[in-house]
Amino acid sequence: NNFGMQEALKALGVNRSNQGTSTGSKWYKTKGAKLESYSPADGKLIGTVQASDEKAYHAVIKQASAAFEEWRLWPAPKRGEVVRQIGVALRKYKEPLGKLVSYEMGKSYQEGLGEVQEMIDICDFAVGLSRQLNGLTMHSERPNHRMYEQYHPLGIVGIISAFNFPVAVWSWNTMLAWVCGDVCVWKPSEKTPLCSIACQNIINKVFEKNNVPEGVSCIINGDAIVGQLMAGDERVPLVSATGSVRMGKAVGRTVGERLGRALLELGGNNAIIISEHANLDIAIRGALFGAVGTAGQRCTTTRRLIIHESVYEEVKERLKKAYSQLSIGNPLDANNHVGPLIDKLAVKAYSAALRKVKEEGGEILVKGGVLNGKGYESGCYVRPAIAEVRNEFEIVQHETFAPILYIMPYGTIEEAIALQNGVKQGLSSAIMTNHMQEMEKFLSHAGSDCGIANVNIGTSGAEIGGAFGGEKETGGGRESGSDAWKVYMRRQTNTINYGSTLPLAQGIKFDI
Ligand code: UN1
Repeated sequence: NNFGMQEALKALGVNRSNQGTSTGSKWYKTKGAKLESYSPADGKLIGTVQASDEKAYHAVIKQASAAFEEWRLWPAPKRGEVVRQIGVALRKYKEPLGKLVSYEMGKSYQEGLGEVQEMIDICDFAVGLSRQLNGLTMHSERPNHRMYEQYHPLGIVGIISAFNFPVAVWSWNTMLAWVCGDVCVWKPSEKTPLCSIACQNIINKVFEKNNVPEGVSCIINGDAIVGQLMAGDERVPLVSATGSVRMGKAVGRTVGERLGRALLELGGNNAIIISEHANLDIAIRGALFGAVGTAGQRCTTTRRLIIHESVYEEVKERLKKAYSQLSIGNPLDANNHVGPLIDKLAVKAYSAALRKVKEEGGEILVKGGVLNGKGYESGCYVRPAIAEVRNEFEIVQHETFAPILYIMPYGTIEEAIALQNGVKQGLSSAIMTNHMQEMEKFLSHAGSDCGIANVNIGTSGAEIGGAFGGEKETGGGRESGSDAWKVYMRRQTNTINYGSTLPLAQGIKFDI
């Protein structure tokens, strides 16, 4: 029965039909549309989720606001202790949740498990962070004065997430937000609503045991309209949105209109530079996983290879050989490397992009194509493709969420960096080289303009310990590790006078 899927759904409390709006233990009946979740793996209906409506949305925000009043008063390490327990629960549910991610979204089971591992990792990170929400202290210019800064809880954090990481992106936001004292309202992708039900069920058990106030973890399933409600809502000081540039611009505009805070994590157009000084075994392996992993549906997916002309032919041959060995099929079957795209719309976009490549004069090196026949009944399986292109092609400038790899040669390292930077997006980048000078150049201020720049590893698979996000059209937001937590708090500078006179700053005299 499809690799134990029924048992997994049962363990996660996911039913055939589910309510999609919740403030914790309470689930709301709504008049919203029924979201149907079909698996791209086999085309079968997994279950339905009742979307939110405006009435339920407002009820959720009201409950979340009330919860914040209480939750913000919990000592941060106590909130951290709750997050620690979530990490324990996620370890327990790692297999069923990884399976559901794989079945509902289509990534390989291994990657589904990897995604849950990222959730566990961010829990661990957040637990430590709960004792390190540190501000600085400064020396005042005035005698008998002290200055310091504090980070206070912010309020409701709205989270809009994409289908490709249906559970991890939510956890990067929530686990930090929760230790920071915020409450969260999650609008999951309408393409993967069941994953959100599973997460909410896991959280609820932990929250109930710890008497966490109702409203600290909320979900509002629905389409873009629900996201826009949140973007325009002054009661939501921070909206963290992951997805397309088009969506990010709409959210950013609406949040900006009310001078709210937006954390945007949008598209990438990530390249690997393969230098003549590269270890080609590493380069090919990194490029292969980067380009075909998750069927090319990561925002960090390798979309372009910029290859030194002296190794261009060799890399081409080795890529061709590697691509011919890929097995494409049911993501729950560990023998397959590549699963399906998320839906038929994505397949259409994939086919259209390949047509466009040819129209613009590109050469197809590894022919793609839509697969049909036994095992491919869902109509969502495609062959990873490679095309030789020029960087300025319109289609190359554009992020197509599918396994299409564009390759191009370069002569000098300066040229390679210019090509790498010559797109509107700025998420992830990499160079494969053992040459110290070109590596340092790539990482210098005259090098990669991306939020992530790697050496001798690919563009995808970032660890949660670093800040994750990118520049330019990628949106500028940072999630996950390092000091990304600061965006989830409001900052306050405090000056205290412990003397018995009132000296003014800047030496101003104001005597009466
Ligand atoms: C995304 O595709 O939205 O670096 C995020 C990676 C993952 C995150 C991808 N850790 O590939």
